[in-house]
Amino acid sequence: MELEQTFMNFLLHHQERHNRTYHFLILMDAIISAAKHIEHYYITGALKGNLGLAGKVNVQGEDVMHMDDIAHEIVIHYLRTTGRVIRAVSEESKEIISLNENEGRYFMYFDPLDGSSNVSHGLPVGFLFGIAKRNLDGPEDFHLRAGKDYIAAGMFVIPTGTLTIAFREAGTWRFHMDETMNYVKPVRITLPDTPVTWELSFNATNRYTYRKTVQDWVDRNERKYSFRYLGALAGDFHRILTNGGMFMYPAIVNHTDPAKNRPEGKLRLMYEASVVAFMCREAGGDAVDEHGTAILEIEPKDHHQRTALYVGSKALVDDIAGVLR
Ligand code: AFP
Repeated sequence: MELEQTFMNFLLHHQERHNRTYHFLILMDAIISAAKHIEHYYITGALKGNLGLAGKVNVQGEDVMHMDDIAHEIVIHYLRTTGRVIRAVSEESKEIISLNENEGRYFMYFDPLDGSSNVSHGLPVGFLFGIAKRNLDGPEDFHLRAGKDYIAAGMFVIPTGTLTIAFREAGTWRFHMDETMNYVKPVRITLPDTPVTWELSFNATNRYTYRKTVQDWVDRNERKYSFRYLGALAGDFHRILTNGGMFMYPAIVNHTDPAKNRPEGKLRLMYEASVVAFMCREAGGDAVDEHGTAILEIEPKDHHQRTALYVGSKALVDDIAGVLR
């Protein structure tokens, strides 16, 4: 019988190696409990009629809460129990959620169920999270942090039983859920250098809405790589991290219905773009916005701020940054 190292054991050694406290373990334990809870709810959701739209009644005759809201409630519950989180920013809450302003140590940014168009099919969705730490040595700079200030960022691809997490200057690691529902077997992820396996991932329907230079870049490059698109950032980015290539969600500026343009992009900076950019950097890749600015350098002005995103293998991101700047 082969037994594997658990995530918590891996993290314990990581903290000890870097002379760090155990507070972060307590936070990660809560995040993992939340993810398992969401995963369980999602897997059994179709059977119980809980993946439908909010406002409907499930097979038990109970009112159905939107799966996004359930996932949000689950995460907030577990974060609160740690006593370690100062404030949380969630995709599902307009307001910032204050948890433990005085004694908390971390800021948490998360999207508890990213990829909602997959929900009614039970197909993969993501739970994405980024974590920053209270400034213990100087003036507090609060929750509006650039991705470069995160201490960790990660994602669960639900319901596939995978956790991918990056630690600042300590790499990107993938874990799989075992039969006891523990995340085990750390494998370090580095983007492959050779383009043989590289993929491009973007919503092809939108291609003629991109600015001309981006459309031309797509025309020049699309035949060189395989194309894959799931419609859930966590799943699409999961493939890019392993196979290399680039995920992109450019600004929409040429829509036939101008009301549907999104010049600032669609994805959220703090709990989507910065999270994958952080993991990508630790795996040897890069990420930029519509101006070719590094995603991790963007100082957010609003916790729900949007951005365009180009993330993946450094050579491809550098190449497109050249036409964006
Ligand atoms: P929702 O959770 O609001 O559906 O958005 C998911 C997402 O932010 C991200 O996970 C996907 O990569 C992207 O949107 C998909 O967007 P399109 O449906 O426009 O392709």
